[in-house]
Amino acid sequence: SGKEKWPRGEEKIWKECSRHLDEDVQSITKSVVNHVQTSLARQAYNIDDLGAYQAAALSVRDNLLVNWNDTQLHYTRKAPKRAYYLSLEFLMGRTLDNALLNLGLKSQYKDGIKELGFSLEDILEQERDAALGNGGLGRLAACYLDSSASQDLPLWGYGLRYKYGIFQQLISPEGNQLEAPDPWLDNQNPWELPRLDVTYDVRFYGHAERIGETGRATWSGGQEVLAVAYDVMIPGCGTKNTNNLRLWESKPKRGFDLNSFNAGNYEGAVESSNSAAAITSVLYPNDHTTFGKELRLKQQYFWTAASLADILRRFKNLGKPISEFPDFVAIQLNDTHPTLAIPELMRILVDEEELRWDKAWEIVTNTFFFTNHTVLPEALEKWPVPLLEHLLPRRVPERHLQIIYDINMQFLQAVEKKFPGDRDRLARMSIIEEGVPKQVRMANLACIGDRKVNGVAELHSELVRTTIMKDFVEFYGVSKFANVTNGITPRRWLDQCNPELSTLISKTLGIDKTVWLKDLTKLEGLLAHTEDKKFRDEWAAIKQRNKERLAHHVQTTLGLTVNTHAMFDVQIKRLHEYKRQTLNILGVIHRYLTLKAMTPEERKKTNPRVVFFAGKAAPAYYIAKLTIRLIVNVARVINDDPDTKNYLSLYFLPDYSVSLAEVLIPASDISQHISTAGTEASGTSNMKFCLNGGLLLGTVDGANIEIAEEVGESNVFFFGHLTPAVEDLRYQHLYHPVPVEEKSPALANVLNQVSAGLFGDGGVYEPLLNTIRQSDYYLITDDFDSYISALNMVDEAYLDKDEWVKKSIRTTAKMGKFSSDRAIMDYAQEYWNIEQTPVPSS
Ligand code: F58
Repeated sequence: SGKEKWPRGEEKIWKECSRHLDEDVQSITKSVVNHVQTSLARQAYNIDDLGAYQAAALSVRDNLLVNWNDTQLHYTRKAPKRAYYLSLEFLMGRTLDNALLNLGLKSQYKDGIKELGFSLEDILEQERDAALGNGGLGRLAACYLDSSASQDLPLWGYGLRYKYGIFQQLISPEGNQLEAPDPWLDNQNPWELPRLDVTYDVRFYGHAERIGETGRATWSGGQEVLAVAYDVMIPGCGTKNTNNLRLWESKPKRGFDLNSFNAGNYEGAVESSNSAAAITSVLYPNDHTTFGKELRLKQQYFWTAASLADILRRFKNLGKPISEFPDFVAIQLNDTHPTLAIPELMRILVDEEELRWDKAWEIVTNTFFFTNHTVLPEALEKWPVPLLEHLLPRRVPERHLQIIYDINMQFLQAVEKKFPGDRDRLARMSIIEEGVPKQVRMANLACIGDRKVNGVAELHSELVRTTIMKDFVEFYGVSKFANVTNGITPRRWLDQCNPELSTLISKTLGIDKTVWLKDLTKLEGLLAHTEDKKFRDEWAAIKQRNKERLAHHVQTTLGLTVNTHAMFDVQIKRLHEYKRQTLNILGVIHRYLTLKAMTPEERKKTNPRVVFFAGKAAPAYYIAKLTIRLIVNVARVINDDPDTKNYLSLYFLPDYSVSLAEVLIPASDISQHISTAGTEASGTSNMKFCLNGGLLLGTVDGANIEIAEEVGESNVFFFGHLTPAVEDLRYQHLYHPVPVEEKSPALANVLNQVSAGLFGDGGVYEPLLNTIRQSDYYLITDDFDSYISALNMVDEAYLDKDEWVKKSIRTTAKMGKFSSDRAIMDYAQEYWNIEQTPVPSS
């Protein structure tokens, strides 16, 4: 009731009873057993690994909660400017190990769990990945959350709580990818806090009517959906700060339709509640294509409307005038997916706050920042105007589409003023693309409504400025278009996935790990030890044990034995033509044919190699799926060939995930990042491999370039044509095609062997091979020979083991720049203007 008063009771008693971190082994075991008995309602001394995992997770969660509450209270009291990271994807992976490391409690839990008769390693394996993302974009968001907490930044993430994450990948006996659902929430999820009291109404469809001459409108009909908040705690490393990731779940506003129910129409009664729940039921598994599906647009509006309402409510609690909104709020749009936040904030400011258009626009354009992650044209989002018209509430006169039209009109007037009579320019820059149907270009809207646009690596940002945003650079000036090179969190991608290397590094640098984990440039100190033989031997021994750990994983999951004395060569990422897994597999076939043609004595002089692939293909991406099939079938043939199997073998590891990456990356000697120049915006796994002392074989693309700048070109293996050549080569393919036989006889031979059925029914692969023989948009034929020579150079370099280990150490030592802490601090200082707000330790 309104008369209730709090706080109640005596502060002293509350303070005395309040919970503190469990830091000693005894209180840890107690708390785990307590959770077995109470939260899990199980008999103590009678649980399996899964039960032990759940109890341990709940006990760690208690610790996180204390920090999380203190952090949120501290932010509320201090009221600093806050940043919000809006992303449709957060590819978090597992939480328990990461939480233990960030809290600094891993060794205590290890001991406590052991006392209870379990092994921490085993129970960690019980956790399912939170796989709410497709690939790099979603994983980047997860790394940024970790860095924001570790750097004490007042930042929250906002996303969707999909019931099903990225599909599970199965491989059929023929080698085809099959998809199965990922019901990751089937076991209860200890890492989320349902906030059933934090809800917002979101309306779709419906009609609006003016209220007399007021200019406002009432709106009725349509579908009302409830957004319910689930909070995920994000612990920082070596700090109390624990940030928040708020994920929205959709629920029907009113259980079911009582009229239909009473009329005996039970299916009809629950129809609308099912369609409400459908909004957050599944993550779209497409990477780099847009489909214009209504449900996807619904997801985007549902999520941006709920997030903005929540941000606005928090701002209003400060009691500041609305004009100060951008002094307290910065919102980062992760790609164009949340762009509807721009017209939505305009709607709130104009319609509900009753601000004048210009004033509202000034607030909007000082609040939002936009990151672009690709220049591939097929990935740029466009939404058909009729779909938007149909879906969004028609509030007259400020409904979203009207707002978009108004934004566009004002913008085009300004363009016309600056470039009079340039109609082509107006057509290119318009938010609306003419055609049937008309489409809304989300990147144009995001650019116009934002304060800054950034790309994710130097080359990519330059391509943004000179290609997709060229007209906008000419209009706004270049300073609106910046670069923030991506980064990765060294907590997960070194300390967690490679604990032995982490220990060796701390020992060698003579500093506590939290120091270098939070200032990664400290790794440079390793350079002074490259000439120390003992150190190099330890370094190499750790790599060897990581290779054995991977081999063990392959043995237990696939039943296959891996030769751990061979060089481990890894390419793991989404399957896509631009990433050129095809180039890699054709290179493997070439190597196989070359080995077959050798005498046994000659073979013995070669460098044995094991090639690993992993990655998912979008379910409707036929060519990518065919590439998987080819890899699987090539593996079958060559792994079984007694002539060559000691020198070359190949594995496709199914169901790639964050957790699988954590086993693969530390085990790699060389990894491949071989996209056609100018197509991979940044890449982030390249950074992860190098941080773990794996060398890089790649094209001059994305962040490969900056990695080479840091570690020195002599420590990376580059090949292939450069970005400026790509357009000309494509032109040549179209107008002056040269047959593959002439361009690369070696490649022609490989293609012919595949067609001839060396790896099973050759006909099956024709559509894939034809993409190369015909237009070859991704320049496989142009880069093949240079790729093969690069592979040979890798072999040669590997023969000198000592020198290889030195390269490996130098590579790790120079990776400081690629910490996501550097990237997030760059955003915080140069864009959002937010400050570090550490929570005092008691
Ligand atoms: C990736 N994009 C880039 N998109 O391809 C990669 O170069 C970059 O390192 C990374 O972002 C982080 O900046 C990417 O992963 C997606 O997965 C989208 C999912 C939704 C549909 C469009 C693609």
